[in-house]
Amino acid sequence: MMRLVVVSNRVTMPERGEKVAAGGLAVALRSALEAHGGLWFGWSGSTSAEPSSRVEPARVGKVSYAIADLTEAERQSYYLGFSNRALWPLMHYRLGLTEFDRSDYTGYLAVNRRFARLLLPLLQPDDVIWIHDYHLIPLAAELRRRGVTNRIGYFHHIPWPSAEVFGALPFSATLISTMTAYDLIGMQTQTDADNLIGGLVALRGAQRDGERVRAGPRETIVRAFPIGIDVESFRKLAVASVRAATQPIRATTGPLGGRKLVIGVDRLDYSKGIVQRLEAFGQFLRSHPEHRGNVGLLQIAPPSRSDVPEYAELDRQSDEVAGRLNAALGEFDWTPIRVVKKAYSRSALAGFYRRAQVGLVTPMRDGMNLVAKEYIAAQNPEDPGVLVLSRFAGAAHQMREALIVNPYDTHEVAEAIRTALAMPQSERMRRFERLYGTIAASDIGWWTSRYLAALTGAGSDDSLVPPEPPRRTSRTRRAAAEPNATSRPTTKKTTAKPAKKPAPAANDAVMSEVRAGFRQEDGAKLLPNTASPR
Ligand code: ADQ
Repeated sequence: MMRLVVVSNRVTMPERGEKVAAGGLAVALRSALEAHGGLWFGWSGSTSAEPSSRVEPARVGKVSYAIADLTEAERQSYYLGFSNRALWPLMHYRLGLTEFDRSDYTGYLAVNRRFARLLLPLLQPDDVIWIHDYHLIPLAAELRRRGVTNRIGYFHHIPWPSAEVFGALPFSATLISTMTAYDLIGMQTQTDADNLIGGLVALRGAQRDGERVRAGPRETIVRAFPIGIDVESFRKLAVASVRAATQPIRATTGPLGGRKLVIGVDRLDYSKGIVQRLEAFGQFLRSHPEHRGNVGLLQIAPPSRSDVPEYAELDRQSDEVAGRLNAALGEFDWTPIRVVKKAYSRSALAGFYRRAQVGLVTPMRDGMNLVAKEYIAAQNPEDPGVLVLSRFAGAAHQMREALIVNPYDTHEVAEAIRTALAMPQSERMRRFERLYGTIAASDIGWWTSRYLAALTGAGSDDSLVPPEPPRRTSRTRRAAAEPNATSRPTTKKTTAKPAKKPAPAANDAVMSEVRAGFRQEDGAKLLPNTASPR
């Protein structure tokens, strides 16, 4: 039987017997690995004086974990340097912030080479290898150079810019060439897929035939696989969190009294448009003074990558802007903006989302943006909040019923906040139902199955497609075939039955289940076993 090998920059090994927190990519990958047994390889997140020369896999359940330390010099060049000061800004269209340093690039290539060397002895002939994200672009080429002929796939979690922008990176033609070592490349949107193919044609002279590109012996398929969340688990978490009124929720809702809440949740990263969002909220209060005192913005933004100077600067800037706006617009008994720089549990986040009338998700550029999906998953279907979403988030390609805005236009975002706060309940429900239908039909289980079906090449009994999650009923599977989802699963095991009804009816099916679920849970005491096994 084939075995799945996942490679990602960071790997967190679960403690033996530890229950993994609900939701998220790590959980989805882990369940795909557990379905067939597999290996997860990557950086431990730690540094040590000597580079690891071999790694010994440790088994937890059906999954083996093989993790390597980096040296401090490697962390600086591979991770902080080339990955996060060159590739991250470049891929987010921020050429002005892109810092290219040859020694960082050399370090990036060297770590990818070392990962290939460490992984090689752990591979078996039938393994299917799935590599994740921009830190590891050249890894497949390094494995091929060492004779690996297995199927190798890659998923790119962040945007891929046009050839004009990507071409500004020194050695861009060499780096993009290494992409042709993959059999399947997954992108968040069709735009990203077209940009990568365009880059391969322009910078490498590749031949294109639809989604297939060839620049050497191998044909590579480049396709959009929009990533999703575990919608059902997140919805349940939100219901439970609000009902249990956990401490952080009480603390937020208490001082707010009857005030309305606008929420932003992001890693503190310049791609997320946090400073611009604070300015837009200030603009909203200036243009619509009748809202002063009635509404507050809660921005949750835990610092990330603080060793990179641009992130330290953003940290300072967000404090400065929030302070200035609060001083100019606040009252003795009302603070318009609260910026909280800490990570919360999934459950507390879900509760905040459900409590907020407006979800403000306005990145300047984002591969997908899972916060947009989490906000919708957490809403009360009878009284949902409104999502304001940047047109530059991958999520905007799917979530068309959000209020779509240009985050560079402070006035437009300010007006969208006003529109969202004034939106009648019937329209909020109509938009929510369609959005929920979309994210439920393309959730994280759907994403994993669909990618692995494409990578393993169809539904032979030996394929790596994980079994259908038990919670999915025939009705939700029918809904999975609705047209908002970019495309359909292709193998025997995952093929959705053709929709008997048009899309809105498919959404209705999902929604009636959602409502039934809410009635059941809202009415019942939240004892651990009351959740129905739907
Ligand atoms: P990120 O840039 O990290 O991911 P995003 O998709 O929004 O962005 O995911 C962030 C996750 O972190 C969400 O699940 C969110 O709930 C969580 N989070 C944020 N702030 C938190 C806090 N204070 N406490 C607890 N949790 C918090 C990258 C790409 C995205 C792409 C994802 C997945 O940049 O575009 O959607 O990968 O492919």
